[in-house]
Amino acid sequence: MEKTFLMVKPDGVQRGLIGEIVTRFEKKGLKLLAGKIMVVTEEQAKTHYIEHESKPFFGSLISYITSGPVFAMVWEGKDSVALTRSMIGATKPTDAAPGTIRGDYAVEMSRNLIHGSDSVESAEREIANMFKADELVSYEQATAKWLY
Ligand code: FUP
Repeated sequence: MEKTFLMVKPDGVQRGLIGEIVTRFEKKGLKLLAGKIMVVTEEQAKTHYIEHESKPFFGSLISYITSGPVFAMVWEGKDSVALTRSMIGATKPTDAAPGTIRGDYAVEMSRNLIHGSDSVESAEREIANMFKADELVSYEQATAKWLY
């Protein structure tokens, strides 16, 4: 089953949106394997955003993501990477459709509330950067396999 890494960013934590965001993925039918409030270290932040290393906004991105606690999560389910990306919405809040998390709650691109992995490979790398293997709990849910 496909895993993805999602993270409520510091602005989402400060605004009290952890519960709202978690609820959306639960209701969709994905399974929460791990979740913790944590402060991302400079090293973890640089690893997480390595693809943006040469961009002009890299410095401010690192300061923002390390500026306060985040809520880091691992979710599992069929097509979980693509499903959660579409539920999160476009990076730029003005492009994010209403009904998506960013479309409903975000105004600024540099404070767009939530991160979601963009591929299965990124998810593996991002999970390993933020979680130890034994922090992920696999379990059966008392629901039918076809129930999403
Ligand atoms: P996303 O996958 O939608 O989170 O977006 P990206 O990986 O492209 O960007 C990561 C973060 O960098 C975004 F959440 C916001 C920030 N960013 C900027 O601040 N300016 C930009 O021009 C692009 C991204």
